[in-house]
Amino acid sequence: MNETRRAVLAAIADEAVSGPALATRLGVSRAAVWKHIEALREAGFSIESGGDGYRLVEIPDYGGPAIAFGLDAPFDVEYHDSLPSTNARARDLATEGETDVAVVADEQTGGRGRLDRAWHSPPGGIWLSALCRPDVPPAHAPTMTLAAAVAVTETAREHGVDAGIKWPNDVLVGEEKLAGILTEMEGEADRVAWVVVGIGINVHEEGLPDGATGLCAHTEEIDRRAFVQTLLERFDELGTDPEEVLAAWRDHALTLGRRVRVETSTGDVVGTAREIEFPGTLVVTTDDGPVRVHAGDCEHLRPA
Ligand code: BT5
Repeated sequence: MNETRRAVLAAIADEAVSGPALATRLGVSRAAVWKHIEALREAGFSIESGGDGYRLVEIPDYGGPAIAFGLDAPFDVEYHDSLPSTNARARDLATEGETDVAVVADEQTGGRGRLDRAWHSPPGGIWLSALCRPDVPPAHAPTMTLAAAVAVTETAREHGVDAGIKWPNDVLVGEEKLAGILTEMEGEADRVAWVVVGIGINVHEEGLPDGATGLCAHTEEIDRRAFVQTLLERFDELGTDPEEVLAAWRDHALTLGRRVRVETSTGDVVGTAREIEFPGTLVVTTDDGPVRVHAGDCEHLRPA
């Protein structure tokens, strides 16, 4: 959101402020103030204008300006009612040279998981992709996926949903999948050019495949606006410091200590998941000793 517009909202959020006073405070003309107020009303903000000036009465439930207002993380928000895929849109923005954008959609018509699998994204869910250009080597990228899983889990818990992480980046409630993460990047040998971290969080349960769950099944009401804000803020706070991210990931992991079967491109690994190592490698104790798994689909097994 435009900085002046954000400042207008902040000024009128707690008390009524007159047009001339706003103009002086923000160093813009009175006509400019009026234009910002009109634009905000068009974006769904309910602004009263009484004898004592303008006052913010209501914030829209969801959408770009609603998420941007009060967001304490350095992302511009680009919102769409419907998109094929927020990751595809964020990749396009990356090739146009953009950075620090969160693309958010109410619905995706061509959402994607890993290995080009389909990701169901009915209206009313949380489908978003964060585009950034961290100053890290490409080998650090998996850490950002772990950070996203941590951010989703902590935000869900803050909203009363008892979520945990299944390696590498599924967020579960019980054994059902609440959220998935798809990270895509482009990089040179020593430095990432851009990273798109795509996060899909189910809200309602209608239209989801078997084995999936939504936030609404576990808590009374979900304010998607507040959820997305907390999520982006936590993701930004975690950053790319591997030690901090891995420590938080361990705290929320459901996989460590469990018997697992991990399907990898070179075959299945069965054993007990023991540890996670930089940048996101799972160490599994098998009958033949420890095996390090870098990528794959993990299934939690019943204890032997
Ligand atoms: C993932 O893949 O879990 C990554 C999902 C990432 C989705 C986000 S939404 C915003 C952004 N834009 C995109 O286009 N994508 C990202 P994977 O681990 O491969 O899991 C995919 C599998 O999960 C599918 O094969 C289904 O079995 C299952 N699945 C599909 N839709 C689901 C849903 N909504 N909830 C839970 N499971 C689902």
